[in-house]
Parts: sequence; structure tokens; C-alpha cells
Amino acid sequence: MNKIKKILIANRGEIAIRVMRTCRELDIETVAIYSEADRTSLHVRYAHEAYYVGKAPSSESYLNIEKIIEVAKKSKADAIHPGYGFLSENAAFARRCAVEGIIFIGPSPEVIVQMGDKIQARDAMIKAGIPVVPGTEGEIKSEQEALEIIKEIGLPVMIKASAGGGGKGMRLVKSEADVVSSVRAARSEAKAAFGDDAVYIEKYITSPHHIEFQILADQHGNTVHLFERECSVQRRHQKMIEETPSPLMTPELREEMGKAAVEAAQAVNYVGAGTIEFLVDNNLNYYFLEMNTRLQVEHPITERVTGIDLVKQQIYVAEGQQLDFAQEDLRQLGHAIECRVYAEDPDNNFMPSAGKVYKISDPLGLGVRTDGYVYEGYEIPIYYDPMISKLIVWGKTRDEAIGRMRRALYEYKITGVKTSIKMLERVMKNENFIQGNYDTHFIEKNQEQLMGKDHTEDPVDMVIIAAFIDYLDKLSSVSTNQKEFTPAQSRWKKIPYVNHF
Ligand code: MV4
Repeated sequence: MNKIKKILIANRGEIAIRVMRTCRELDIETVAIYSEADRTSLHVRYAHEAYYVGKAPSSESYLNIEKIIEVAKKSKADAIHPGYGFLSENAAFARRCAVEGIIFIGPSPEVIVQMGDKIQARDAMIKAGIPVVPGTEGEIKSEQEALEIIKEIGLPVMIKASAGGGGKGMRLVKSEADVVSSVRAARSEAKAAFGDDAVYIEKYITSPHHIEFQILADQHGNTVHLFERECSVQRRHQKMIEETPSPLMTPELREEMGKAAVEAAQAVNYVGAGTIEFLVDNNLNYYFLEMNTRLQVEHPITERVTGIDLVKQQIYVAEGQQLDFAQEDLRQLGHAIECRVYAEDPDNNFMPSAGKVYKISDPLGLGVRTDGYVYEGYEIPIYYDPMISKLIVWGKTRDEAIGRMRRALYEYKITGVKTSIKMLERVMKNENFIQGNYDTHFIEKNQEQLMGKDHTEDPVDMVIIAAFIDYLDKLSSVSTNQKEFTPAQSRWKKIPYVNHF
């Protein structure tokens, strides 16, 4: 067994810091890489060492395999953690690490290739007896074949690009007249986007839930699942909120889907942390959708209810250690919810809101975790993902978790850039969400309330904004002249100032 002493984190932002936090706990040295746009990023300051790898565009920095390998060798890192996005599901990178004798903290290049190709993934699951959405076996070779399949399974159907995933290169077909043109359009879109025009067809599942299972497998054949994450609150294939347990789940279904997830992983000899995505329909039928061969953005909710540090497990597995727990040792304790905070302007079609963060005040208190990376004075680069932090709360029950999330979102203050915090607060107050009555169409179905078009919050907002401006005034008087600072009586609340000290 090979103890890892130094890890290069081939990523930026919150996930780079998240990985380094565990490294520090394990007394593992950390190596950061950074682009031109990230010289002042927090992950650079958090690491033991940091190396410049190229210009701001990811293609020249965080995707620059040659440069990253060069830095790994120069810094004598034993392993590379790819985080999510960037090179995390790049088989060529995983292979290159192996060639250079560097441990890639993730699964084998072979399984990355296999699961990256959605037709291969689907076929592997059919062979393993895992339920998949009714549809084609293999790719469709002609428009004639497409029409035949549709006769069998019925309309509507989804045409999906084999090289796609996460909603890219998908087309919904509702009428027979559109089949031929949709197959052609999907093909040329896939060819342009991925250089691969293979497509397949699935029956369209109406209003499904997106429920995924976390799995963990070591190099010795032990595989466990760490239960589900409900990820149905999404807009345009971008997740906004995740929770575990899923409000839809029953103990029986959980056991069955958990078993299926473990079998799916074992069928492809999976090693490491991975996620099996399922669609679940209204009758609680479940279907394998995709497998993600990386650590996911939403992993903290699983960590919170199971008590397992997934990054630590990834490192142990990469070292060749055996999992030191079995399936029957694992429990889901209480309820966890994650809200993703994006630097986006909901009033301007969710355009990224780049710019300088003026004030940021993270929520604290019982059951609250934030995974972020921005600080006061930090300029959010335009080149990367607009997600600036994740707020994760825990409660003994779902109701307690929702109340705690509502409270934590209230405490979360970010000025200088627009964020999704307000909209997240509206979800926490949405009656359907509170009832657990939602699926993948939640955002569309609750558009009016979630966009604040009903104006019910406006008077409350005025008071809160005014109080916050008052607070900012006081802060600036602290920084400009310490001596003159006397806490003024609040202009907004008729409570006299009391000095408790
Ligand atoms: C589907 C589907 C309905 N039927 N496949 C979207 C992301 C990609 N991973 C697969 N997606 C879907 N595939 C069939 N056969 C509906 C979706 C879908 C969706 C899935 C999960 C979460 C949100 C979604 C929003 C719209 C559509």
C-alpha cells in the first residue's frame, strides 16, 4: 500500500479548497495550479504550493494536460485530484497520469471511456440487468430504424447524443412527422459539439424525478452505496437544490435502487467514488440514466447524513486501502439540503454577474456548512463557472432542515454581485417544495412565485435592505475612523442601544 504524501489539485474555486481541507486533515501536502485570472484566488492561498499553468481560458490552463503533468512532476506530487468538471472525466488525462506514475484519484481510464459513452453505458446496464428507459439497444443506424423503435415504444421519445449527457444534445419528439428531422438535427448537433454523431432513442418519461445514488468502491471488490440524493430542482439542466433523503423515497425502493446502484458499479468494475443517476416516474419505476465517474458538486449532503468524508475515502481507495465499513454499517441520519449560490442575475435571464464582491457574510450556527471561495474584494472571473458557494444544512427532520436553510439564507449577505440567494429563499417558502411535492418541472411550474412576480415580499425587502445599508455605513465608519465609531441607535428598529459589555 502506497501512502499519498502530496496531492496536486487540478481544479479551482470551492472544490479545490474542499479537497485541500481533507488533505490538510490527513497531513497531505497540497499543490494548487492557477490560471492568469486566478492569481488572487483563495485556493492558491490555501495550498502549500501553487504553480501558474496558463492564460485565463480553461483550454489553456485547467485543461492543459501537458502543463499540469509538468507541474505534478516538478512539485513531486504522488497523486492528482481532478475535482469535478475540467479534466475529471477525461480518460486521456487519467491514462497520462498512469503513464507518468502519478495516481489519478478517480476510476480507470477504461471505465471513464465506457461511462462517457452513453450508449455503451446503457448497454452495460442492460447486460447487468439494471432497468433502463425503454428504447434502443446500441445506436440507431438509420431513420428507418428510429421509426420502427418508436412504433414499439410509442411517442413521445427523447433522442439523445451518445457523447452528450447532462442534457446536452437532447431532443424531445412528440409527433411522428418530426422523427426524421429530429434525428438529423440531433446528429448534426452532436457531431458539431462532440465530434461524434451517434444517437439513441428512449421513451420520454413525463415529469420524472432525478434521483442519484452515491457509490464507493475499493480496489479489493468491496462496493457500497451511500444512499440517494434528490436533484430534481433544476433549471436548464443546472441543479439548484439537492436534498437527502428524497421526499419520494420509501425504505423498500431505497433498498432496491441501492442494490441496483451497487450492481451497476460492480458490472463495470468501478473503483472510487461515483454516482448512478436514475429517472424515477410517478409510479416509482426507476430507470438508469447515466453514471458520473467523479466527485459531484452535491456530495456534501451525503457526507452530512452518513458522516463519511467522501474525499478522504477517495484518497484511501486510491492508496489501495480497503473500505473500513460495510453496507450494513451505513445509516442516513436526519436530513440534509444543499443550495447552490450562483453569481447570476435572476432578473436578467440568469446572466452571470461578474464583478467585485464588496461584502460577504456567511451564515453560521448549528447545522450549517458553506463550501465557497470568494472573499471581500475578490473579483469573480468571467471565464469559469458562476457557482460561488454551496450552503449545506442539516436537520433532524426535513422540516427542521428547511427552516434552518431559510434562516441560513436570511443570514447570507453578498453585495457587489447579483446572486441566486433570493430565489433560493423563495423555494424554501414554496408550499409545493415544503410538501415535498415536486419533480424536474418544479421551476417552470412555480415560475411566478419563484421569480417574485407576485411582489408579496417587497415591503419586507425594503426594511431588510435599509437595515443592511445602515450596517454597511457603520462598517465604513469603523474602517475610516476607529475612534469616532460609536454604535448608533438603529434607525430601523425602535430599540435603544444597550451596551452588554
Ligand atoms: C430524460 C427525460 C425524460 N425521459 N430521458 C436531462 C438531463 C439528462 N441527464 C437527461 N435528462 C432527461 N432525460 C427520458 N427518457 C427527462 C430529462 C430531463 C431532466 C432530467 C433530470 C433532471 C432534470 C431534467 C429536466 C428536463 C429533462
